[in-house]
Amino acid sequence: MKKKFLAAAMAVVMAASLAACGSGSSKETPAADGKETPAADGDLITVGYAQVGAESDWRTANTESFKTTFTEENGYKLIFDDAQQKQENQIKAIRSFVQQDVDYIVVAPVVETGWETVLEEAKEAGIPVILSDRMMQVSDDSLYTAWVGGNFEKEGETCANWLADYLDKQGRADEEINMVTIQGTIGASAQVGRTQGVENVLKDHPNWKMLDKQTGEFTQTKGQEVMESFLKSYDDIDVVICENDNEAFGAIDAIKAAGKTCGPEGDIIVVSFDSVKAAFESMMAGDLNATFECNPLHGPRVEEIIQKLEANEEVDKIQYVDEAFFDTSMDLESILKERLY
Ligand code: GYE
Repeated sequence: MKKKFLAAAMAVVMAASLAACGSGSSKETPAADGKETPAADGDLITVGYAQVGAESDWRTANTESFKTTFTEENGYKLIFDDAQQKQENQIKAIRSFVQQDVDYIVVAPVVETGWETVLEEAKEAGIPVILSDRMMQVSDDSLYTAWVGGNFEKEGETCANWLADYLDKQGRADEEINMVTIQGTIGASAQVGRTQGVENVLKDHPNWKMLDKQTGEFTQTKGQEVMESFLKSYDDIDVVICENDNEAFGAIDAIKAAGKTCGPEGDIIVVSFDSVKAAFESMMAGDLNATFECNPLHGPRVEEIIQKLEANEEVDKIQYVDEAFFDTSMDLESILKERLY
């Protein structure tokens, strides 16, 4: 289906560029008689979305949010690309969006660095680039129009402050606490920010010891593998910080398989980020202690940015989304009923 569509889109683009023949990258190609030729897809706004992959429940919810927002009924043609967590695939997708002369390019960048060249190509083609979810580090911030996503460093700080509070309530404020972290994809801003946020608070707790940090690539399988190896290397882990919920689900399986217990009644405190529905189920089952929210429903937020740009209105360059956290002291059943992801 997708291939067919791409082939058709390429044919349209090729026909359009033949007709344009040297007229630059103007999207509305005047016909020989001087009248505007209608766009091949009517009045639809074409949006290319370079998605990271399908590594987690969060990502699935994010994809769904874009697919249900950028529909033909809403006036869009969405060209969706799943990069399978590889930057090279995302770069290829962005280039193909440029070739197809889409109206907007949206990128959830897998890592923060290495984007300058391809963004310059989009800029030269006059196509606005909107970043969503993770950030990019670029020397020239005119290479993208706006960014919307979570405040990952703040999420990390909230998590570590929660831990301090939790340990305090258990009378363990001065105890030596051994921690490990299962990190996200190294270099992804969700990893960079969350790791940093935890470290900011760690400095104030000399009795907290971070024994090890390793990437679990934001997946359940890798999270489980990393936890298995941590459990083999260290016999006194008090806390495991998982940089997303799916890694925590894997870590919990590893803890149980090793004959240990976790959660509020267990030996090991497990915390994670995202707050997807399955994390609520895990807390209700007594496995996970707390989850720090990261909202994936960026489709409507990006649409709002596009609508403003269409109306020639100013958009805020950096837009953070408000986020909460949830733990087992709350009425999780009622909260879960209202959860959208
Ligand atoms: O936490 C994780 C996903 O970038 C915020 O990516 C996102 C992260 C999210 O794979 O589950």
